Amino acid sequence: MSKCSGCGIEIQNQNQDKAGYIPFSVMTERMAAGDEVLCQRCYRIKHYNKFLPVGMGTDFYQKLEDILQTFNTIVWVIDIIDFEGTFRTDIALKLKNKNLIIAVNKADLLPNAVKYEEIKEWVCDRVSQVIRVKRDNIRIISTRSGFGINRLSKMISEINDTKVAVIGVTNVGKSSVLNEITDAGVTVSSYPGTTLNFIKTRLKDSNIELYDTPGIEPKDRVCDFFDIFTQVKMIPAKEISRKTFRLQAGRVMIVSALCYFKVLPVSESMYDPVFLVYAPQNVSFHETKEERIKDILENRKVIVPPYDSSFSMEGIVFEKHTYEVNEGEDIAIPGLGWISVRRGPLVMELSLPQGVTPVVRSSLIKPHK
Ligand SMILES: Nc1nc2c(ncn2[C@@H]2O[C@H](COP(=O)(O)OP(=O)(O)OP(=O)(O)O)[C@@H](O)[C@H]2O)c(=O)[nH]1
Ligand SMILES: [Mg+2]
Repeated sequence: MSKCSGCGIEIQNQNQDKAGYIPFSVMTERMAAGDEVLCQRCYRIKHYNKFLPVGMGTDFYQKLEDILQTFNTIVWVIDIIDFEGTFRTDIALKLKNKNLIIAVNKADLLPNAVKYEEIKEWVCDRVSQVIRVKRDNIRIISTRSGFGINRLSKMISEINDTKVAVIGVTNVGKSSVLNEITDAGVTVSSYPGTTLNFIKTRLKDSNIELYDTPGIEPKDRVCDFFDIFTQVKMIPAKEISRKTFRLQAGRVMIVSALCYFKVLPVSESMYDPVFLVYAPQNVSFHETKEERIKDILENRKVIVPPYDSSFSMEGIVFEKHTYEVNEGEDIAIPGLGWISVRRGPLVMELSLPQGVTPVVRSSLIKPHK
């Protein structure tokens, strides 16, 4: 049997609830016409932007070891908007001895005034805290705007290897990168887990084989706790939103139904701390009194996500994290956004689902001088 040219899964005609299904008659018709054979799921994503969830039952993370045995050269795609959730130390350490290019995608979602050179500096600094990668092998890109794509393609073409795997967490844009630098036309969608298997493609004007791979699915980001349709809504389509706040004593900020925080008083400080909250547009911020938290989270009239009203908070255990954050630092919440402190220091008490670990880092977006 052949493979679906969109997601890489083996085509089958027996079970329409399983991955790779296409009715036999449609398949033979398409083959006779010389058209590409897409499974029903890819066909619906491509033509109607409709998603049919299919259970694969395997986490691609398990397969990462196999890839690493087969490939010496890796393009690791990261999402700049969720750097902490997609640049993962466990993956980085596995890539230590590889020919590695890190493509930091979705730069178009950063505010307009941001200078990409500064972002590159910041990324290089963060990467160097975990692994050694040549500065030139760290690329800031956007498949949406085309920024950095030609340079990335040239860089891959100059590699002294014949095959390269493109890896990364789900939804970072691996398949989108492939579609820019090959003629493959693989399936791209905002649903996590679009690519289901390896897909062999070829770098344009070159003999280098490039392999698309299924995304690694972390389970420890805020978005991973929501239903799949909410996750889709959380993929930012436009520049991420930011809002400045000054949070007074006794007030709490709720960011989606799965994160809230308050600022604890810092003894010597006479001022109200100022901070910015950055998150995708479909994530709401809501300031309230501490005693109202439970009611607001459960009734959810004023906050999204989740977007599915039947989403249940049952079984979600909140854990508190207390950090001191200085001026010029962010506290990043994997799979949600980040809070950037503009007048501090401040002590922040964050409540998040158990398993999600916030990260204090130097600010990704520096204030204008
Ligand atoms: N704004 C923006 N969105 C992007 C960019 N690249 C990809 N996307 C979007 O991100 C989503 C995921 O893209 P894919 O290319 O399917 O991601 P993937 O990493 O192959 O995902 P899986 O196959 O599920 O692992 C889609 O909605 C894309 O349109 C980019 O540079 N900017
Ligand atoms: Mg993909």
